[in-house]
Amino acid sequence: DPYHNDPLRHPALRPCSTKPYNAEPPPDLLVDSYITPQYIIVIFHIFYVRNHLPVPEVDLENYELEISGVGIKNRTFTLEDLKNLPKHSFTASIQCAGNRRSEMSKIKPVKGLEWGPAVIGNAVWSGVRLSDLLTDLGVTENGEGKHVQFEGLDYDPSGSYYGSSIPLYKALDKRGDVLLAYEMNGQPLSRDHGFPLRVVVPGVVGARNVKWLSKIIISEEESSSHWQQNDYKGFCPSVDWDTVDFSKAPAIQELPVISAICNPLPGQTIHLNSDGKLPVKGYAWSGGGRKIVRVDLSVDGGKTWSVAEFTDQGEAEHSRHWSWTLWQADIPVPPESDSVEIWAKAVDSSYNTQPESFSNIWNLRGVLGNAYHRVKVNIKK
Ligand code: MTE
Ligand code: MO
Repeated sequence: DPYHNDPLRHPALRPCSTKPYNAEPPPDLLVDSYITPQYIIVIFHIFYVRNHLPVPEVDLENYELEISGVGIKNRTFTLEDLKNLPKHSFTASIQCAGNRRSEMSKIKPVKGLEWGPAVIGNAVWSGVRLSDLLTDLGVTENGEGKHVQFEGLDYDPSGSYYGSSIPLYKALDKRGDVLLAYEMNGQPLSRDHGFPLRVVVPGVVGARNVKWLSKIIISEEESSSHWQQNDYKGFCPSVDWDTVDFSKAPAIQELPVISAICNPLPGQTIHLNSDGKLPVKGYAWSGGGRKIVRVDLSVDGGKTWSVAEFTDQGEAEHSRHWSWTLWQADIPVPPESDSVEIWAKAVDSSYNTQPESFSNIWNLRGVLGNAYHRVKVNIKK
């Protein structure tokens, strides 16, 4: 490609043609300044964003977190109050239950956003431990309450707030690391990721990591919100929208083991290494703090497998592997192949592994899509 050395372009420029590159700016941006800048610096967000509702505008002056529920006195905290409590930081991945949904919907359509394999991210979260806060308020596992409900400040047209809940034992578990986070990678949370406060429930589906957190409620029952009761649940592949009974399935909490090939991308044409091997990179992760112990790769439909090398796994204690594992491999490719399908499957510390195909795990909402990842690429001769 004679254009492969062209510079990176501003994502806001609107290309008229890409090779050669010809582009104009959006007209509204153009007249924002009298002197047309050579470039503008933008913050390019790359952690995935999953919002069910409009992003609330939060004014710190009026912001309060309210904690209430069975067996405790109501308490409110400003962000300053929370920042004055002991600060803890740890690294954890958050993944949406709909990650990789577009592969499942190829089997049969599902209801949901057509997500690719990048609806996961790994960040350093800082804030206050929920277990410390609840213990100070006198909440115990043997007392009243079985669940901890979270409510955000974002609401739907009927006025219902986004909400969800987790079991009380997870919230109180010192090794559970549930955090009320006000920082992400050392910076205040951005509006999209929940400014000024979100809950991070490591090892647990994204949907419980409530953003724009305004209420914590200790209760005997799970959250009554739509997202706890009538969404984010798994079903048998034969259940359809006429037969589904959401009250019959448990809400998703810990997610199953997953992996994905992120480089190369599907359909790419790849040069093999000098020793005739195909370089592949990706991530693997498992819920519940389970560690990734192996990632297997095949380019011959599972007849032979190569084991990936872990390039980054972070450091964590037993049962607290909240972060993903990044891996890479150089896979031997049968000579004469002009295309191959790369397969990836991860194994976690419980020796759980990924299902082979989407057909047997298909579900109407397209969640829990953790079948082998399969990426077809062309080999450059
Ligand atoms: N919290 C609120 N208040 N509103 C939401 O729509 N989406 C949830 C969760 N917390 C959501 C929320 C879902 S489904 C996911 S996957 C994660 O936030 C996404 O977090 P992120 O946008 O910071 O990546
Ligand atoms: Mo999600």
